[in-house]
Amino acid sequence: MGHLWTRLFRHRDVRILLLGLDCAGKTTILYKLKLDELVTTIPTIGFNVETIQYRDINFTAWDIGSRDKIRPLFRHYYKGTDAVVFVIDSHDRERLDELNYDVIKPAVAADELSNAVFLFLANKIDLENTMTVDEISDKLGLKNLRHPWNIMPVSAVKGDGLYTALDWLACKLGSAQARKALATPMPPPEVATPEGTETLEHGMDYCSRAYSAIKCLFLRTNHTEGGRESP
Ligand SMILES: Nc1nc2c(ncn2[C@@H]2O[C@H](COP(=O)(O)OP(=O)(O)OP(=O)(O)O)[C@@H](O)[C@H]2O)c(=O)[nH]1
Ligand SMILES: [Mg+2]
Repeated sequence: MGHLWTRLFRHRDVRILLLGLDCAGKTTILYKLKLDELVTTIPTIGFNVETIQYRDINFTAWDIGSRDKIRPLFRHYYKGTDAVVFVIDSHDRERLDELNYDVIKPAVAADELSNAVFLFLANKIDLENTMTVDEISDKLGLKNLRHPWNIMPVSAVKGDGLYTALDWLACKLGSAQARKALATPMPPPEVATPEGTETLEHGMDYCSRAYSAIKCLFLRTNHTEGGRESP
């Protein structure tokens, strides 16, 4: 009985790293998920670490400060990491190359991260004139990655997309509950009206969840075939 209880209710411990350029929104995301609050941040010196229990997973999330001088220190946090969450300011076209060279390429090349899942969060989609996930994906050459990966749009300040992203991550890290949640159909979206955007947002969430569910199931199959994945 004890063994069955443990199997049913045990939470899996995973370690995730939040990486990105300075000002991308890592700390804002961390505390939005931890406290469900929008916190006022200052540039992170060193790191913040928090545990976030979600579905049947205990995430230990490390949010690493990213000013250019301290980026070479990222590698000291790689060991034992199950997933890297790259937070991207999708409003900042000018710094995508910097992100690629200083943050993504070293992570891709690191032996310690060879089995890690990579999730790219296109943050700040509440702002106007942001890059689409396809644009970011093309510019960063994500389709060439050998890691299991995904890119998803989010807004840390509004909270949009964060739990869908967490579900995808949990699903990829073996959460049966997240897999089930992603596969559960939501009510069909209503057609957006000029008066209200809520129905449109609901429709987007529906599409996003349905897409994630399909992708999650697909990727789980694909992962066993060598981990080469594309959205
Ligand atoms: N509009 C908008 N602003 C955001 C969003 N997420 C974060 N910000 C703002 O971006 C700024 C930087 O956010 P932080 O969370 O401190 O960024 P960081 O990635 O932790 O930066 P470092 O600690 O310097 O590495 C803050 O002013 C946030 O309020 C978002 O989704 N939308
Ligand atoms: Mg920070």
